[in-house]
Formats: sequence, structure tokens, C-alpha cells
Amino acid sequence: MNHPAPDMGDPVGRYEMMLTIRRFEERITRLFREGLIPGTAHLCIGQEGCAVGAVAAARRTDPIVSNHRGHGHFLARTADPVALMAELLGKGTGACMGRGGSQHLCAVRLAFYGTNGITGGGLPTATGLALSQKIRQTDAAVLCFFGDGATNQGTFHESLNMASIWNLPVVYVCENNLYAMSTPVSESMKVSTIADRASAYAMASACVDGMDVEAVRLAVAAALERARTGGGPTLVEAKCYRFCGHSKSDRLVYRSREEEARWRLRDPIKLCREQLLADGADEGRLSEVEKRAEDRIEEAYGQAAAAGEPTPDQVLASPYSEGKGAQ
Ligand SMILES: Cc1ncc(C[n+]2csc(CCOP(=O)(O)OP(=O)(O)O)c2C)c(N)n1
Ligand SMILES: [Mg+2]
Repeated sequence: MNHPAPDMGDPVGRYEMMLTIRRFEERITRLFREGLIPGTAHLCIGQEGCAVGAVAAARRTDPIVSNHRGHGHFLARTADPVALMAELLGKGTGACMGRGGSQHLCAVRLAFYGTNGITGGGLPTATGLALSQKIRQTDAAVLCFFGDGATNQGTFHESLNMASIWNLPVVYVCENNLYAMSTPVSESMKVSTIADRASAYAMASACVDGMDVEAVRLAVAAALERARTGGGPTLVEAKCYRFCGHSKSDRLVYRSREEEARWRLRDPIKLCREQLLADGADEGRLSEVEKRAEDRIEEAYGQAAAAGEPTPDQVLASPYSEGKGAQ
């Protein structure tokens, strides 16, 4: 039996979604170790507050464009760990029928326009989607996720410039986790606040604590409202930290264990739990959702593992038209 999706409109639901993402990534870490998932993946453990806070602020119809570190973005939008697990296992029931894997995930019916292995590659896609909303006069606004490293790419600057001159309904969410692979932000740019880069395009901006899911949600909600009401694009910087390596092969020689321990004290899931209790949440209810997040992932693995390989028809179908990704 599949558990009901966490309610993203409720603070405890957002806590449950963060836990679901964390448990999912811990589970796939084991599957990689056991050799059951091929290739590599970029985990967002430590960055769940950014994914959940930003996606919770959006409407279900607001298009999302993700990057290479996109499991959290995908789960926050689709609440479907079975589809993601099956995708990573290369099964026909996967979000893209097992052909996309971690880096080419989409769920077009849910306006999730893809993870992307090209650093900065999602920014022009999001900008084009925003132009499309404007031309078609929809009331949707686009959410675009990318990292600090992507803001040194030409695509970032071209996209922000176009979004600015055309006043497009888009919110650019930079998850500044302080590193692009092994390169610290301080060595790749002179600005210490990436949000300041918006001023080059006369664009609104905000810089928030990315370890605080509610701070992210409020900043992105304000930016989406601005976008929806003709106020144009916003660059939101969420300062955060990835607790694991860049990808599976990272031996973490470029940062200290002390730095990691300092950031672990500000684990977004721990902070959220503390805040919920301070706000009067019931400890028993939190334990219940903690257990449910764990069960949800175990069951997702069970269902995904039992699913079949893609059929020849699925291999030829397009995830953008007829496939599961489009559903
Ligand atoms: C155009 C391009 N250049 C280089 C790479 C190799 N690469 C993969 S991830 C990455 C770092 C991205 O850093 P950031 O944008 O900060 O995202 P993070 O990994 O920290 O989430 C790089 C350089 C790539 N995938 N695409
Ligand atoms: Mg980074």
C-alpha cells in the first residue's frame, strides 16, 4: 500500500517530505554500494530545506526546472519515490521508463521539466518556459534550481538578462552549497553574496538561510507572487551545505571535517523538528511521520525492485509525449 503524500501546505507535511527525501537518498546510497544501481548520483542530503521550501511555495502548475542534484526537487513535486526508485533501477515503471536515470528525470504532467547534467543547462530552459507563460498569458510562474557553480556559466547571465528585459515570470533559486565539485565559491567569484549578481540585471533578489525550510518557503513565495503579478523575475540565493561528496567518487579532500561538523549542527531536518516542537507540535505525531517516511521508502524499494525491465515499446516511446514521465 502506498502512503498518502505529505501535505506540503502543512509544516509537519514539509518535515515529512524532507525526511522522505533524506531516507530515499540514504537508501539509494546502500543500493549503489551493493552494486544494484549503476553509474553515479549527486545527493542532496543537507539541502532538503531548499527543495521542500521552494516547491512548497509553488502551485502544482508552476513549471520546475532542476539540475544534476535533483532527487529532492523531483520528490518534492511528484511525491512519488516509487517512480524515482524504479527509474534509478532502470525499470519500465520508472518516471522515464528507466531510460533517464538520475540526470534525465522528468514528469511533464506534473510540470517537472527535468533534471540536467549540464551545469547551468536548466537556466535557458526555465527562461524559455517563462517566456511561454507570458506569451500564453497563463498565471503560472517558473521555478528554476541551480548551484553556485552554475552562476559562473554564460547561460546564467544570458538567462537573467533576457528574463529581466522581458519581465518574465520566473524565480531563479540558487542553492549555494559553497562548492562546485571541489572548488570553493570564494575561489571562483569575488562576490560573497550570489544574490548580488541580480543587480547587474536590475532584478529583485533575496538571500536566505537554505537550512531553514520556512525561510526558503517565504522568500520563494514572495518571489513567485511578484512573478505572477507582473513584477518580473527574482534571484533567490539559499545558503546551504551538501553533507556528502559531490558525487560517489568524491573523497572530500578539499574541505575539513570540522567545517562539515559545524554545518551538521544546522541540519535542516533537525532545525525543522526543533522549530515544530517549539511551535507546539506533538512529539508523537512527529515520530509517526518519521516512521512513515522510512516505511514509504522501504515500500518504494520493494515495488521498484519487483517491477519489470522496460519493454521494447517503452524503449521507443518518448517520456515527453506518451511515457510515464508525461503522465
Ligand atoms: C557545462 C558543464 N561543465 C562542467 C560540468 C562538470 N560538473 C558537473 S557538476 C559541476 C559543479 C556544479 O556546481 P554547482 O553548480 O555549485 O552545483 P552543486 O554540484 O554544488 O550542487 C561541474 C563543474 C558539467 N556537468 N557541465
Ligand atoms: Mg555548489
